[in-house]
Amino acid sequence: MNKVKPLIITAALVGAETTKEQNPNLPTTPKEIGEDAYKCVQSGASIIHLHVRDKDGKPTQSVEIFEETINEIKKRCNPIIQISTGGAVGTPLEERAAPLKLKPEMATLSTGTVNFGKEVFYNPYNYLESFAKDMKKYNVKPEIEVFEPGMINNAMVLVKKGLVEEPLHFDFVLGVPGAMPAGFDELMFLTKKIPDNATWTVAGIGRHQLPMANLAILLGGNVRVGFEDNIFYRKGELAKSNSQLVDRIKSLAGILDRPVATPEQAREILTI
Ligand code: KMH
Ligand code: ZN
Repeated sequence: MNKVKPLIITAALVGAETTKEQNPNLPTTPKEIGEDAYKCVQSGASIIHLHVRDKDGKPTQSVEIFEETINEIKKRCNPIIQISTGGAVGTPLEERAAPLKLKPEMATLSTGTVNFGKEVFYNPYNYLESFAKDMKKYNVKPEIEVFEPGMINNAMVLVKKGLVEEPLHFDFVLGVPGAMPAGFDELMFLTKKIPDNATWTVAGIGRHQLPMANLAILLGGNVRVGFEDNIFYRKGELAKSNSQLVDRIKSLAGILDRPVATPEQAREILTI
C-alpha cells in the first residue's frame, strides 16, 4: 500500500442554507466566522470552505463581506481559504464568480447541474468554462465539487480544454436529497473514476457526515465537516460548534494512526 498522506480536514463553517434557528451556534458575521475558523484550525482543520452572510444573516457573494471575513480569519491564523462559487441556489453567475478577484488559494467549482432538495443547483456547461477561466486568471486552485458521477467527466472536459490543470482535487458531496446518495458503493465508485494523481475529500450530508468521514480516513481520502453540511453532533444533539466536529475527526484519525495535515502540509499535498 502507498504511504498514506496526512489527512486534510476542511471546515465548512457556514454554507448558504443553514440558519441560526436550526443551530444557534452557526457563525454568520465576519468576526464570528473569523473566531470560528481560528478554533477549527486549532482543532486540526487546514482548509476553511467559506460562504458569507449579509447583515440580515442571508447568504451573499458580496466581495466586500468576503474580504472582511478573510481578513478576520487571516489575522488569527493561516489556513487555506476556499471560497464558494456555488453561493446559494439561484445566485446569478456573475455574483457567484465575483469573490474570485480576491485571489483566494482555492475555490469550489461544481461541474454540473443537480437537483438540490426541492430546488435545482444550476451549473450548465458555459458556467463551468466561465468559472474555470476566472480561476485560471486569478491563479486559484479549484476544488471540483461532485454531486453526481457525470460531474467527474465534465471536469475532465475542462482539463482537455486546458482550462483546469492536473492534479485535480475533488470533493464528493454525498447525501444531498435529489443527488447521489452517501453510501460505501457510491464512494468507492467515485474514487475509482478520478485520475490516479487526483486527491479527494468527502462531504457527507446530515447523518452521513460521520460514516463518510470514517471511510475517507481509512481509504486515504480527506474529510469535510461543519455546519454547512450537518448541524448535529449525534442524533437529537446539536453540535456546540464547528470545532467540536473537527475535534472528533482529529480524534478518529489519531485512533487510526492517520496524522492530520497542517495548512502547510495541505498546500504541499494539493500542489498549491
Ligand atoms: N449552496 C449550494 C447550493 C459550493 O460551495 O460551491 C452550493 C454549494 C457549493 O454550497
Ligand atoms: Zn459550500
